[in-house]
Amino acid sequence: MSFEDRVIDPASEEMLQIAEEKGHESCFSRYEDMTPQCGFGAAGVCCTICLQGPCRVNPSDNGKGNQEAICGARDYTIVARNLVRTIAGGAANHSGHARHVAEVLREVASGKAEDYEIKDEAKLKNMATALGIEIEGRETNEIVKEVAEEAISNFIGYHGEEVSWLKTAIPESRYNLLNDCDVIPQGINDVIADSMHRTAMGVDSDPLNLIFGGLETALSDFTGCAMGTDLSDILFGTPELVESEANLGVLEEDAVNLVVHGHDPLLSEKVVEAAKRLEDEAKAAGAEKGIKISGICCTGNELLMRQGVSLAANYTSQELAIMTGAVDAMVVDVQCLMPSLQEISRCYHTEIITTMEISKITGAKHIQFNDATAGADADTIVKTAIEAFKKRNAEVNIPDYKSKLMAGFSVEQIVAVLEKVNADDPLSVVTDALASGDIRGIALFAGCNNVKTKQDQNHLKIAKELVKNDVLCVATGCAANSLGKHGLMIPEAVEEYAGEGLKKFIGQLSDAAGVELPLVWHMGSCVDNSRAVKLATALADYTGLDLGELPVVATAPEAMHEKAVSIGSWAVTLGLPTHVGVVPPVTGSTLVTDVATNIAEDVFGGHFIVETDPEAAAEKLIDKIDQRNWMLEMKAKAKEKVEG
Ligand code: NFS
Ligand code: SF4
Repeated sequence: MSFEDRVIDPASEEMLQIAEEKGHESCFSRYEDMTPQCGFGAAGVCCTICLQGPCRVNPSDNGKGNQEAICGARDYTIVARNLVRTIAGGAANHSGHARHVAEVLREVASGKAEDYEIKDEAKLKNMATALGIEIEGRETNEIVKEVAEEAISNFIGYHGEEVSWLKTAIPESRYNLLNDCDVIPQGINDVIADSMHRTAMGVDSDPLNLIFGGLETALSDFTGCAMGTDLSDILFGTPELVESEANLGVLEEDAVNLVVHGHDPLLSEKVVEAAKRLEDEAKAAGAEKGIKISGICCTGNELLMRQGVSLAANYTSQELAIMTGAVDAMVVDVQCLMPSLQEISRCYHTEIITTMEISKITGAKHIQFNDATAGADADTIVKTAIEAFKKRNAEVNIPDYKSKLMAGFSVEQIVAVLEKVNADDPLSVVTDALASGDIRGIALFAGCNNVKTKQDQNHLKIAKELVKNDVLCVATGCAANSLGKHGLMIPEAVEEYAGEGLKKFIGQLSDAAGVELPLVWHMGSCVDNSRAVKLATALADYTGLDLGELPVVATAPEAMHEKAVSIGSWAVTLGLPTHVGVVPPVTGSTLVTDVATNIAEDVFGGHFIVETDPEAAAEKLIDKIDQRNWMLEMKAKAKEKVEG
C-alpha cells in the first residue's frame, strides 16, 4: 500500500517514506500485517469473559453457526456485555483524569501541593454556586476545599445520592428525562465497578438492561469529562483565544525538542513552566533556540488552549514525530500512548519518559511525577531532555509542513465574543443566526485517528462539507488537531470554505470582537467535549428547548479509543445525533445495533449514525440538522396557532 493510501497529510507522508527507507514499523504497517482482522471480534460476538471461552457465536451464518455460547449466551448478550465493558473503560479513563485534578485541588486547599494555585477564581465561584456551595463571605481556600470535596464525593455514591456535577452541565429537562430512564449515575466509581460486575459470567444477560447500564456508565464518563474541564480551568485558567501552529513542522532543529504526550494537564503545565526556568541551560548545551515544547494528543490540546503550545502530531502520527530524529525527549502521562514509541526511540537519541504509576512502558525511563513535588519533578524531566539533546546523532528530518491555527474557544470565551455583538443578550446572536438560517446548525467534531481510515481524511471531508452548508463546526481532541493542521482553524479558511451564511455569522463576530476568527473553533481536549455540551445547554436554557430538539449534532469521523465509544454513548443519551466513521463492534447483534442506531432516538432524541463514507456521513448529518429545524418550525407554528 502506498503512503497516499494511508494519510492525506504531506508531513506524515514524508515521514512514512523515511520509515520505509529505514525499515521502521509504524501503526500503518502493523495494521496491514494484522489484516484480515477477525470477523467475530469485529462484530462483537467473541466472548472471553470466563475461562470456558473464547466463545464465538455466529448468528448471521444462515442459522448454521453456533447460536449459543457455552453458557447459553446469545449474540445480543455478548455484544451488549462487550459494549458495556468498553464504555466502562472509557469512563475509567476520563474520570481517572478528573479524579487526579480533584485530588490536587484538595491538596491545594490543604497546602500539600505548593506548586499549584488557583488561576481562575471567577470560575471557582461559578462552579461553587452551580454546585450549591455558599461563596458569600468565605475565604477562597474554604471554597476550594469544599468544591474539591464535592468533586471527590461524586466518585462514590453515598446513600443513593446522584452525582452532583452532571446537573451543572445539562438542561433541567434533560436531567429529568435521564432520571425517568433511571440512568443518572450514583457515584462514578460505583457505576464503573457495577459495569464490571454486571458483565461478568452469569450476571446480566438482558441486552436492554445491559444497554441502560452502559448509558449510566457513559453518563459517569460525561460527569468525569465535565469535572475534568471545570477543575482544570480553575487550576490553570479558562482558555482564551490563542494563536499557535500544528503539524510535525513545529519541531525545531536548533532547539531542545521536548514533546508532551498524553492527557493530564497536571504534569504538562508544570513541564512548560520548568522549560521557561531552564531555557538558559538548554542554550548553554548548544540549543540556539532554547527549549521547544510541543504536544501530541490531548495533553497537546490542553496546553495549546491555555498556553498556546504548538501541536506536533495527533494520534496516528505520534511515532512519526520520533522518526524526525529531532525529538530529544517525549514525556508521557496516561492514555493513547503507543507502546511502540520506546522501540522506535531506540533507533534515535530520544528519551521516552513515563511519569505515572499506572502507565509505564517497557524499557522507557521512568521519572515518577508527584503532586507534592511537581515543580522539581518537571525540572528533572526538562533536564533529562537537555541531556538527551547533547546526544543527538542521527540526521534530523523535520518535514517542512505546519499550519497556523487559532484555539481557545471555551464557552466563556465564546460568550465574551458574543457580548461584543450584543452585550445584554449574547446568546441571541447565535439563536438569531440559527433562526434566520445564517447558520443551519452546530456540529461537534470529536475523537481520534484510526488506522482503518485514511489519516485525517474523514475529518476534513466532513468538515468541509458541513461548513459549505453553513454548519458552525467546533472541535476537540485529535479531530481538532486534524482540522487545525489542515488549515481549517485560521480566519482565511472562512473565505475559502464557508457557505455565505456562515461567512456572514463569523464575519459579524470578527468585526465586533476586533479579531479575525477562524472557520472551525477549537474547544480543547476530549474531556472538553463537555464544553460543547455546555454551549448547547446554554442555548437550550436560553430558548427553553431541550438538547434533543436543537439542531446540534456530533461526529467522531475516525474514532479509535474506548473513550470515544463512551463519549459517543453519552452524546446519544444527551440527545445528539452522533455519527461514527468506523464500524463499532456491535454488528453481530441486530438487536443492539437497532437500539443504538434507531430505537435510542425514540427514548433520548439522539442516536448513532454509522457511516464510513465521509460524503454520505456529511449528508446524513445535514439531513438530521434540517429535520430538527423543520420540527422546531412546526412547533413554533403550532404554538402560534394555539395561542392565536
Ligand atoms: Ni480522545 Fe485524546 Fe486522540 Fe482519541 Fe486519544 S488523544 S482523549 S482518545 S486518540 S482523540
Ligand atoms: Fe463463553 Fe459464556 Fe464464558 Fe463468555 S461467559 S466465555 S460466552 S461461557
